[in-house]
Amino acid sequence: MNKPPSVPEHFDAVVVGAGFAGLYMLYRLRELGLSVRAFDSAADVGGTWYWNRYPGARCDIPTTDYAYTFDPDLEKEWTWSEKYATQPEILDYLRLVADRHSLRSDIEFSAAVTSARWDEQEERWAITTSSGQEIRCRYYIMATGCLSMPKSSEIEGAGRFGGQVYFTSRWPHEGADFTGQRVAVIGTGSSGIQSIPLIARQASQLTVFQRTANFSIPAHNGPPSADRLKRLDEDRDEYRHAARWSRGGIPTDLTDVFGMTASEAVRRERFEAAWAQGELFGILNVFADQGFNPASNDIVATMIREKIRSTVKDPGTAEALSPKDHYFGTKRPCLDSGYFETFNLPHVRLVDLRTQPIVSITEEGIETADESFGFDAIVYATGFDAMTGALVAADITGRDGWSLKEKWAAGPSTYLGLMTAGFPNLFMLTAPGSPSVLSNMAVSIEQHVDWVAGCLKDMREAGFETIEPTALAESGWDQHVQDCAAITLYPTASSWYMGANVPGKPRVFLPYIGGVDAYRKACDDVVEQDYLGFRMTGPGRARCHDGVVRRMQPDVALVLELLATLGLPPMDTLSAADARALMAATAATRPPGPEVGEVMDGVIPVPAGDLPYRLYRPAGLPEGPHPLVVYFHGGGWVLGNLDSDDPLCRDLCARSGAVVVSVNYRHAPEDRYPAAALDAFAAVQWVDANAIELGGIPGQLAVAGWSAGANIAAVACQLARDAGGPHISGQLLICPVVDSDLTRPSYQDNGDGYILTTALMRWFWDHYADPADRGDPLAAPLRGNLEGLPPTCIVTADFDPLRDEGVAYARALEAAGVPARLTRARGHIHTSLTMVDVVISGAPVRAEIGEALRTFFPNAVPQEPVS
Ligand code: N01
Repeated sequence: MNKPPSVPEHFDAVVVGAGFAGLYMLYRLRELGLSVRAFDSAADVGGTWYWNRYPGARCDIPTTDYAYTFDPDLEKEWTWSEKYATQPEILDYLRLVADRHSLRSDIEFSAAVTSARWDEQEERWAITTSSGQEIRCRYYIMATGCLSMPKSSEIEGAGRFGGQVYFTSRWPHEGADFTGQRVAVIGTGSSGIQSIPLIARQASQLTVFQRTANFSIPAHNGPPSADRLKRLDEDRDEYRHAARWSRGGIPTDLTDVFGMTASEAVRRERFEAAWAQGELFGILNVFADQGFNPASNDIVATMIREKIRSTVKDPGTAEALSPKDHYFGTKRPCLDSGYFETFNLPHVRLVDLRTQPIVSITEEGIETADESFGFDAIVYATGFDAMTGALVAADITGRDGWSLKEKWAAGPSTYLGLMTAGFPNLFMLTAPGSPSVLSNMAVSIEQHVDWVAGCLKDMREAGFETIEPTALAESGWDQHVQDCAAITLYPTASSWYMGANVPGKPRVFLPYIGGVDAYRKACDDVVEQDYLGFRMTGPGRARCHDGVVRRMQPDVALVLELLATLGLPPMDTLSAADARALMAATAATRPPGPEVGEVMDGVIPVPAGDLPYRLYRPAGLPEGPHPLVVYFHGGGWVLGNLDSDDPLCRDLCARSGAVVVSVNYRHAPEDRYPAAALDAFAAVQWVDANAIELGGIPGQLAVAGWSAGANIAAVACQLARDAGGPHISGQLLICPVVDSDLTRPSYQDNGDGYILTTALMRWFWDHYADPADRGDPLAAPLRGNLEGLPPTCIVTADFDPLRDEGVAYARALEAAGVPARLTRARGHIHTSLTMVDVVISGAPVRAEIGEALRTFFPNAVPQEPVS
């Protein structure tokens, strides 16, 4: 007999998960007057803190900050007993929250959602649960956590062991007694590092199987930090506000000390202070550049390794415990209580799986390449299928029968880490693309939940019932998430942040590393711009303001923010002399650029007088001769000199393997149009004539320039063609001025706020050329004859007023039969590429430029490019 179809229950919203995120989401949805049902496969609230009951489990964010802030009375009533609370205490806290707000009545425990399918007709989610319930809801909210899906054990023979088996992530409620037992722990991440000292207290023998040595610092646990308590007592609201607008979700004074430039004494002092403090965000903030500069990172890493060596008595064990295969911070660092000291105990042994890998788990224990071990118990502390695991496993089917698993097969894609296109009304809290695991989860969770609740309220008030991100907005956010990661060292590590711990998982940097503050601002900006990038629909209405919320490279945005704080006068309000002085002052404080083989200064005798030049010779073998590149600096024909573009010239030399001859030329207003252009041509002629003396290969000569320097480089090419020589192999024009028309769309889009402004460009032109001359090809090469010019590489930047004229020049060259390569500096401004080692995201573009220069000289001896 067929079972009668069950009648679906209807709710406004279904929430999956009753941990930190799920509980607060439920609270906020109820507050909005929505009907809600929450599910959790656990028997009670707690999420992470319900399951991870292993000995030593505690939070590693100070408890003063690891708490809800939505309930002011709760904040006053609850006091944490320790700086880092234990799992039972945190679970008690979450139980109290559930009780205070009577949340349990809307939660079904020991029940899992087994599938969710978007019903296109009804515009509702159709949900089934493990107990066979059918539910329809408008909003489906995944509060399933980032580290909730244990990684399955891929170790050969894992099911064969005859003794006790434990997973730190699924610890038995009754606990485990290891007294007198021979115990193995596999894994040395946070769970292993927290549990190993406590397991060692009971076990008669403890063997720790380590695949990757991990960085860990002492937690110095004790009473909550007096300093943080004092700040909370003085002004709780201010403290919480500072947390919400901080980088990591904890008020932290970000340092401006750079590891590379700090003295040895300052380095040591800052490191020891962070070590003594025992906070993750402290040790990650010893130097401002440790997250992206390998050498600076190594200073911190070396000092941690010294600490390990001074703690662990056996030198071989100390060496094996010292991490050397990843930069500090790029895998989640740990806080420990006596971890390294544990290896001094006579009954504790470390097995380094790098030297003797596990071959198999056996009935009796573990067999490695070198030894057989017998055990009574094996503890797996092997981690999670992080961030995507629980979401992908949840059997979610969106529009057109497309599952989340299919959509994310090559890696997750989200808008703001909150939603994903094709899955209307599906919200994910702390999903990939959100700061989540890189931040204080409590702060991030409250922000996510508040944003979702605010969104549902706004939708209701505007008469909308569905919301979904657009493909454009989502791909823009994905790109931004990857751009943020790419300027750091994080993607270099085989970490769970990269999905590298799960065999076969796509390697994509999962969380948003731009910061809690930057993320909150992006979410707020989306709302302010009428839910930019979201499509909303309701009865008889639809709304979509499509777009990308963050298109600028993150480090460029930081530079602009920093400049704004300096309050410098706009250059176009200064005299030429003052503008030159300002430019020289800023140039004096920047990094020097890469090393090259040789740098020497000289002068070029030209009819108008001597032109100073600086020659950069590539390092390494073969010693030469090399192709030659004559380079002209930028500065609107008014500013700049041999120093101003020095780091860029070094970079071009190192990447291209060419001798770069940077030539200074006469400047306006002292020497107006066409002095600079004529000097450029004269310099090219001289370098060509003196190629051998300069260490160049005769006939292998390119010209290059940035901004106004690219203007005179382009003019020099036209003059050389007209004069029948010298032969020029190629021209590289970086963000060139090629026309005097200041009305192109890129002037409208980017004429203000990105360093080179329309006003400044006008100031440059006014200094350089009379209006009557500005259309002449010697001033505006775009208006000249382009036939017969050498192969060209043009670089344009998205946020440059000159962008469109660069594009126009490339198109016009192509139309004239000249091979033209257009390189787009995505998310960059006019000055980005000159900011070597400051705007790190410019490096890949400069790598392309170096490659383009090499293609101008196909017969040159190849050299190792700088990465
Ligand atoms: O997991 P992990 P975790 N054979 O992935 C090893 C949070 N957390 O549960 O590095 C042998 O970090 C693996 O080796 P490798 C925190 O965010 C917080 O410890 O992949 N070894 C690694 O050593 C943390 O980062 C707290 O080479 C294998 C270990 O197992 C995250 O949760 C406490 C292996 C797994 O480390 C995850 O921590 C606990 C194999 N086949 C956790 N597979 C707090 O303090 C894996 N490993 C709040």
